[in-house]
Amino acid sequence: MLELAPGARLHRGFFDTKAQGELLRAIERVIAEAPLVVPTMPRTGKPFSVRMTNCGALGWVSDKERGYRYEPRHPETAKPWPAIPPMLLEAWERLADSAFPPDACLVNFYGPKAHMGLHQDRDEKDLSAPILSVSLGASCLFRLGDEMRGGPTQSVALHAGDALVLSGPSRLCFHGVDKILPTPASKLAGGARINLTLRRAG
Ligand code: MD3
Ligand code: FE
Repeated sequence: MLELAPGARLHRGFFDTKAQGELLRAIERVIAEAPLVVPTMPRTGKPFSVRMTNCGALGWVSDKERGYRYEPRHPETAKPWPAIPPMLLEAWERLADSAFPPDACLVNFYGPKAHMGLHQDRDEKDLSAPILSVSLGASCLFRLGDEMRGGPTQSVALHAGDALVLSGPSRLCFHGVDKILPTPASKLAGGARINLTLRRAG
């Protein structure tokens, strides 16, 4: 375990190759039931380069008209989100040190050119609940700052199978994904990366 900042704990290779395969198959089933969508920015309507879907009772969505929020249904199919795969709930129990189970799991799908700008996660009701992030497929260059925009940042590679817990003071740190790294061993078509973030949203 590597502590990147107080409360930000990186468990490298938490999921082995076999577990990553099982997790990918579970996420393929989620995507089949709840297709990936391109979120758009509040007000401007600018599309994200990352495609997204969710599992769990609540899912994070964004569009021009209504902005960032959690919703109980898929914005295009209007169906409830599929259940969170049991493997992820087990990982949360082992790593998150939380009294409550997660009620939201955001599935971020990055093509080789996708990125995510520096931001804070503050759309959840209880901002003291931890977040668990799991990486699959291609590696990325992840950036972690402090609680202030413009503060110092550190860059760290996240690889397939890595699990990162954000709790305590790290929960409101700025963070983003600068770039997807070419990863020949990636089992995901076209050098894609998938990140799963489990949260307590409601
Ligand atoms: C640090 N996702 O979905 S995961 C997001 O790789 C998001 O897809 C990135 O940022 C991704 O909101 C980063 C790691 C992560 C997640 C939440 C955090 C780092 C965090 C919350 C606070 C501080
Ligand atoms: Fe985030």
